Amino acid sequence: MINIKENEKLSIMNHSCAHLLAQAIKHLYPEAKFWVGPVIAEGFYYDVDLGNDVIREEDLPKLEKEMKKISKDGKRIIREEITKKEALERFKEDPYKIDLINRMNEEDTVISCYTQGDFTDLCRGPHLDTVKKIKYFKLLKVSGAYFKGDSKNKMLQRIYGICFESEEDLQKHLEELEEAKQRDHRKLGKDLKLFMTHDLVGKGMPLWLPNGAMIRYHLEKYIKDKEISLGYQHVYTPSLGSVDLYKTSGHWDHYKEDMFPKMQMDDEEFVLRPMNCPHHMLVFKNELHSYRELPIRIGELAHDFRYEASGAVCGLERVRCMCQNDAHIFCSLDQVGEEFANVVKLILDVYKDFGFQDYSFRLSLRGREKEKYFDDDEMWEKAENMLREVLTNLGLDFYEAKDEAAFYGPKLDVQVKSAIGHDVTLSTCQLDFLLPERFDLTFINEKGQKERPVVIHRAILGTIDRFTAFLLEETKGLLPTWLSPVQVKVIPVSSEHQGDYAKEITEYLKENKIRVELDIRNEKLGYRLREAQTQKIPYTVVLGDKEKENHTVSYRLHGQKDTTTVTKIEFLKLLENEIKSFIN
Ligand code: TSB
Ligand code: ZN
Repeated sequence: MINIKENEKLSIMNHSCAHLLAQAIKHLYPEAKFWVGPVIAEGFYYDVDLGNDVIREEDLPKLEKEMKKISKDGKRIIREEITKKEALERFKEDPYKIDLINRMNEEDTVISCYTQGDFTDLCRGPHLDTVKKIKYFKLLKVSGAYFKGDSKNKMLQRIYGICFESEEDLQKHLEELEEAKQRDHRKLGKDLKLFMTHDLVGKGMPLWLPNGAMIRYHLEKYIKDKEISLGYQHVYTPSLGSVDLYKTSGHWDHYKEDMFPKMQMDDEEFVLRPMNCPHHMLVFKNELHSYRELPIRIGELAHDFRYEASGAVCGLERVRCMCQNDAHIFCSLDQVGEEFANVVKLILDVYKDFGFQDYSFRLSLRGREKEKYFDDDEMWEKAENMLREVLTNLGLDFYEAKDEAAFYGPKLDVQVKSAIGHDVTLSTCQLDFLLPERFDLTFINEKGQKERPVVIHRAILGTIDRFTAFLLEETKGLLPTWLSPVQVKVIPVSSEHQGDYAKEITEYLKENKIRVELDIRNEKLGYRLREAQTQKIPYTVVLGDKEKENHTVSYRLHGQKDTTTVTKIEFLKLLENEIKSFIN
């Protein structure tokens, strides 16, 4: 989807459109006071204080009509430069603008204003030269926004819109927005009854409903089986740890802002863990290790808790309570290259299984704010260079980004885009020389001496939460059969005539571990078929007199009208083969 802010021409046009919106608001709501109206990636918005009035979604067409009228009228947009003193005088009725003007330091600062007909706004510009050119726009939504983003301040109304150069561009964009809305995993999650949220539980803490839990069970099994076959050893460790554990690891110094506050119990202090590394370091340290055992790969589907900003949490994509598909690989320095290659191969294998094609590799490096990172320049230089070399040797196409590393080391992140345009990390593979040091980890090398292992942190699905969000958006909710909560819907044409036969087929499939649902409600066939379709069930079996007589089943695939008639044994084989082809 287009990023308006990155397109200079559209940026100016959208900015001018924000002024046009403010002017229209002023016409219809003369008491309105304005705060700011910037251009954003999605178009523009204006924050406005309407006193006792409210603008609702249904008022937007009225505002659009007024904007069209002003545009037709075709006034020129005139830039003017005034002094701070003049500005304070001119906007004295407008407390929010006064606030803005007062923020400009120098008394003799030149302040620019833009006037179009009866409306003047304080603005740096640039703008179009006439309102006539602002023709193809749409107001998209209204929401609340605190003055200066501070919840202690008054709540203003924020009205969003977007503007293009032609009607075709606008229509194309609106279609894309509608498609993104349909693909948004939060909508799919609700429609398909996969997960819910509740204020009483808290923000960023989704509850997985039976359908979602079924997907999760199979995803977890899929990745765990795969990892075990690759030599990973899975463990279970507690979701809490002592504050001392996180002081030892360095999280307490460098990751505290992202953690829930500590809990006191008797004379001990605990935290909900934000990561599992410290626990896994102790698992490694529990035994003496020889070089012959390395690499040791400790895996866990582990629950973590992070204090994500309330404005940033988003469905299953960004949560405060998550389940990582985590592992820590302990290896010698000369095994790093091969182990990294193995992890990248596993990531690519998994993406192939799910048909993901749109992703990019990001080498995430340390940023300038050194206090966010463990302070050892030499260690960072070594780790970053080593990782860059490993990725170059792998022939991987990657880009570099500063200030995206973990506090303990650089990362290879796999970036994907969500339906509504968020750029998020799915898989990650990280190089760490720090935690082995902090936990004083060693193994006995070939010379019989103690040597420090290197740790590779990696998450293939990332978290089950974020992976499910992405998978839902990629598949538009139509999951592959092996993952579908319900794989087959059985529908008799008439429950009176073929009801018993439909029950028999349902039982047969169920006994053979197929997730099947029977619909013998007294509803029209078309209605029941449509419902199976909106539930995104991969197979629908329709049973009429012919099927009952010949002991056959007629099935159709989701989204297709043609049916195929086979025996129930053939149908089962077909399902089993399809499922097997994914899981093995
Ligand atoms: C891989 N210690 C490492 C681990 O060993 C670690 O925690 N890395 S992480 O911080 O990058 O998190 C791993 C993955 O969790 C990320 O790649 C991302 O896919 C996922 N993730 C991170 N934060 C969230 C969140 N708030 N909601 C959902 N998933 C998240
Ligand atoms: Zn880790």
